Amino acid sequence: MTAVTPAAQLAAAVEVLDAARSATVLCHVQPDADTIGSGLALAQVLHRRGVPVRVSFAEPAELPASMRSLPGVQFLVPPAEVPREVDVLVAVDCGSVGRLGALADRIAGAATTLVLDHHRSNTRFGTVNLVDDTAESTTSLLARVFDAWGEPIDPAIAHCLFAGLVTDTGCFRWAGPGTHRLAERLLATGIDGAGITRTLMDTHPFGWLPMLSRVLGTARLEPAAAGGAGLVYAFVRRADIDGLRSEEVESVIDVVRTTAEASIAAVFKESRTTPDLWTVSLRSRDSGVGTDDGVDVAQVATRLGGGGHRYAAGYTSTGTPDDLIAALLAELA
Ligand SMILES: [Mn+2]
Repeated sequence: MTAVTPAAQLAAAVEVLDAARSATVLCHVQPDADTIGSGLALAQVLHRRGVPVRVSFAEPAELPASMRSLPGVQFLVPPAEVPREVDVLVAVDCGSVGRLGALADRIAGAATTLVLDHHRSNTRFGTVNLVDDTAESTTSLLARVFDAWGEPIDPAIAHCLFAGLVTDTGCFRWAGPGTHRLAERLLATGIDGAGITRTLMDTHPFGWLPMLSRVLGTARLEPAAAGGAGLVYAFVRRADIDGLRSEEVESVIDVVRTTAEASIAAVFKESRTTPDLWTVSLRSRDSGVGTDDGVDVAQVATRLGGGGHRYAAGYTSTGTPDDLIAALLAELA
């Protein structure tokens, strides 16, 4: 395939959306606020233009509780209600077909598939792909699309875009040039940025505290891993998360990754339904002496069957905790 310039990608994406007679927007499995925020923002714009639109994700059955106050949730439908044949299918924040889970088969029945994403490992599985791994969130890519399309960002759409921006930048820790400018523009629509952030990132049930205590008790440090870069890891077992939400499970990596002695962090999260099936979160960081010298965990995750970003990635694996840690250490060696 010939190289496509970013401007041409953007124009092609707008052309697909502008011509859509109906649209189906698919978010990734185990959705986060970036994929849902992107899906619901796009749905609101299409709906405003009179285009019938639905948004879905394959699993779990319920939208995570922290995202239920996002504007546009009325456009969400269960996966069974996504028809086999659709006009325009848009995948948001999905690095590969596999991220669509059981809905991946809908691509075959789509007249056009548009991929909007910012994952470094994106496989460009669409008819048209707008992929920019320098975008801090897929919602910030959506803001660019709306601008090029001439579609204004109203407060409800701004709320959804901000949700993806604040979560994917870790509350603006990983902000780049332009990130705060976009945040300022979204906040200027009148949305409650502090409230959105608190709901999405800073609210957990009391059971989160004893869970953290148990899980952090399993943490181990391997200073020699990855040629001395160091690995810190912890296991979240099924029994640890009874009655807790995905929001509590996903928070663990943010504590583990702060360990000074390791530039790579991993959290192994056991499936609630299938013993010995684990999803793994990987994080990496620069040493602080140079720049961009951290381990590229997107590459590590891709070799283990997953994908992601340079500093944040993940994969799924089966086995005992010993098997999992041995496989990861071997990949890092
Ligand atoms: Mn994202």
